Amino acid sequence: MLTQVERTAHINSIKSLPQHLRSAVQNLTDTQLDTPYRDGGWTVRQVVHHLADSHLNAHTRTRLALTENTPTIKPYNQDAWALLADYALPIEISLQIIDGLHLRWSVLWESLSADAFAHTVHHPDNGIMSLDDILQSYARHGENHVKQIMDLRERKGW
Ligand code: NI
Repeated sequence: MLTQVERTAHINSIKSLPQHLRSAVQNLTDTQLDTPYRDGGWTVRQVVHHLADSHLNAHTRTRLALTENTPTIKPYNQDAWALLADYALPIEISLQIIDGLHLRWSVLWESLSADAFAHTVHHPDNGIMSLDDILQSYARHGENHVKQIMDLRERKGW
């Protein structure tokens, strides 16, 4: 279980992800966007589209946790998703999804009473996860991917 202070920090992280992500990818060329952030890893473009897809799923899981009794959620193959055709689209499309999605998700998180964070989902691979677990793991997820992009830019001198 998280403290209220920890919850607030994670909610603020989710609220600021769109801005942090936009600044991490600012002024990158198409060639730079199509560069893997590490050897054998996703490209920056794939990471941005992945963040939209991952957090759309996580937003749905948040809503399911709040409205059903420990629903079983649906995992998906994120590496296979990253190879589908729409991951080649301009990143602005997913940046706009993330703008709207994170605004809605933040409003939802901020509306929750302390008790509500104990709602759970059943993840077929990870077992029971509370909303506290989901909040913490997706706040960190966004931060980690932004850091991957910023580290790449630093290494490359971009
Ligand atoms: Ni990820």
